[in-house]
Amino acid sequence: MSTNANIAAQFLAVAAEQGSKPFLIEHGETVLTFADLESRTGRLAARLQTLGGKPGERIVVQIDKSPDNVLLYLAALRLGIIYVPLNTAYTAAELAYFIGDAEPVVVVCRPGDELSVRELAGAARVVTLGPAGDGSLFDSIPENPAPVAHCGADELAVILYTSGTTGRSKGAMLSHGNLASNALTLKDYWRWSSDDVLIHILPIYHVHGLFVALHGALLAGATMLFHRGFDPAQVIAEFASATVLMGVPTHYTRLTATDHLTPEACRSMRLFVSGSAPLLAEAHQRFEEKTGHRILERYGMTETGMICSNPYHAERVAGTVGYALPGEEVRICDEQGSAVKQGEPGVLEVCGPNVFKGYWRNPEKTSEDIRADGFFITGDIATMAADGRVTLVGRAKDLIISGGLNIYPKEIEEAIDALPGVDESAVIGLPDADFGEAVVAIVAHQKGADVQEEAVKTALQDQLARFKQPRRVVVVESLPRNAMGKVQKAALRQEYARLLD
Ligand code: MCA
Ligand code: AMP
Repeated sequence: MSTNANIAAQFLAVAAEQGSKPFLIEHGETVLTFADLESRTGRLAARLQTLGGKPGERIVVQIDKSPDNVLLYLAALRLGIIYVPLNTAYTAAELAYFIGDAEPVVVVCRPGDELSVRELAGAARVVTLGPAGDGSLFDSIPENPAPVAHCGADELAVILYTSGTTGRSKGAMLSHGNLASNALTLKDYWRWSSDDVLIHILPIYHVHGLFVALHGALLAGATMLFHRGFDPAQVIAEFASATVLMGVPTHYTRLTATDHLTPEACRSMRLFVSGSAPLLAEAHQRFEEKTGHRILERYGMTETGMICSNPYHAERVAGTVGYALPGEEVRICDEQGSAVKQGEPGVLEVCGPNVFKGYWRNPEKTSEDIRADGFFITGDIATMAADGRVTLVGRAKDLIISGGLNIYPKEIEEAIDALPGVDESAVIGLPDADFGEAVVAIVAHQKGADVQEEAVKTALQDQLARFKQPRRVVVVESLPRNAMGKVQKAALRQEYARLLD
């Protein structure tokens, strides 16, 4: 039989070498050792089997971050069931869409959401898991562990939903091979070792926290100091016993804003990684002034994992995302996919073992976004220097990134346009000191209709996750359009640039 490409097998092999060393520490207490991973994920995988879980089926998970959530993820990988994690901020209306699309056999939700989730879940079994390990998932855990399923490299491990320009989220299908290749590349590139101690502050339903951070620690056999939320003072207090931190730019600007961030506080740290959103050169410099450390900025996407990274040993240049990672090929193209002249801006395309298997049950969108030669069209506009260093200069896609969370305006515009009295709307991102960008809606009312800011905000509350809801709604008579009839969002961004000051 060929070797097992199940990424859980790789994690468990590393765990076996680490024995009783702490794997997950919370508030200074060891919650899980590496040795616990084999037994705990084995029995939890067996529990998922009793719920009807099997390879190739889906498990949808919308729960708070906890050590048990980490175990549940690893148990799903072990069983070969496809793990579908969801942002806890999604409303019931959003969840209904994901469940309808993913057609899971099991849904795991927070205990308080059980009744509403049961109404949406159809034939799926619904079990609960709370932040203290409470809930029905642990009601009857079998004694005998389930074996690690044998998976090929192309078999799916995870589906991650990523919002789309069409307004509906698409499920990006990631295989065991996709996840393993990216994790192994980053382990070498960032010099992970079993001596590392990672401060884990990110949510574990997106690529950054679930793959880049968690997989890194698991493959290296490194200990994690686990945080369920982000408190800058608590994180800085842990620097003395840690070596690595990963965060989005909002984390770094909030850390820099405290008085406790000093070179002395960071003396045992070796690596600060930033990504998911642009890190302003000024934020980069302020962090270096306060700590003596240069943040390592990298760039990635849900569909591809990490694509580019600043180097570990050579120069980390603020405002750039570094070089294509080993094993990946990056090119800068025009809309037809032909390479632009060196140094000119164009759309960044990437090819490699990290590129996903396509969008779940959406072959049309898959073939639009992955070219026949295997290159994935990211929709990010970049330039590449003669030595291969990449700088992101814009986005071809209409995307807002707020605090590292991606928000596609179309979805919000569709919700607003359906409200009484609304003619049309344009949702834009305006600069925000904390989140980088904040969501603002410009709404044109129908002739004679009375549309009020507060009424629009209230109407969106049950429909959209909190982070997508507009900070401000500006009601206007009409939206500016260009000669082609397209709404001029750039003009709106300029006109309302000071709205949030
Ligand atoms: C919280 N709020 C937000 C956001 N987060 N609003 C807009 N954008 C956000 N990102 C809202 C809350 O609902 C609350 O609303 C108010 O802001 C204040 O919340 P606060 O307590 O300050 O927020 P927080 O809990 O401290 O969260 C901020 C955060 C968090 C820690 C920056 O957003 C976060 O963890 N972001 C990281 C997301 C991430 O993992 N991204 C990676 C995606 P109210 O008070 O009105 O109720 S993966 C990716 O992008 C690619 C692949 C890559 O390259 O990594
Ligand atoms: P997601 O939709 O969550 O997969 O987010 C991927 C997008 O985040 C990319 O297409 C970029 O637009 C953005 N992104 C990720 N890392 C960076 C970075 N270091 N700088 C700027 N944008 C980034």
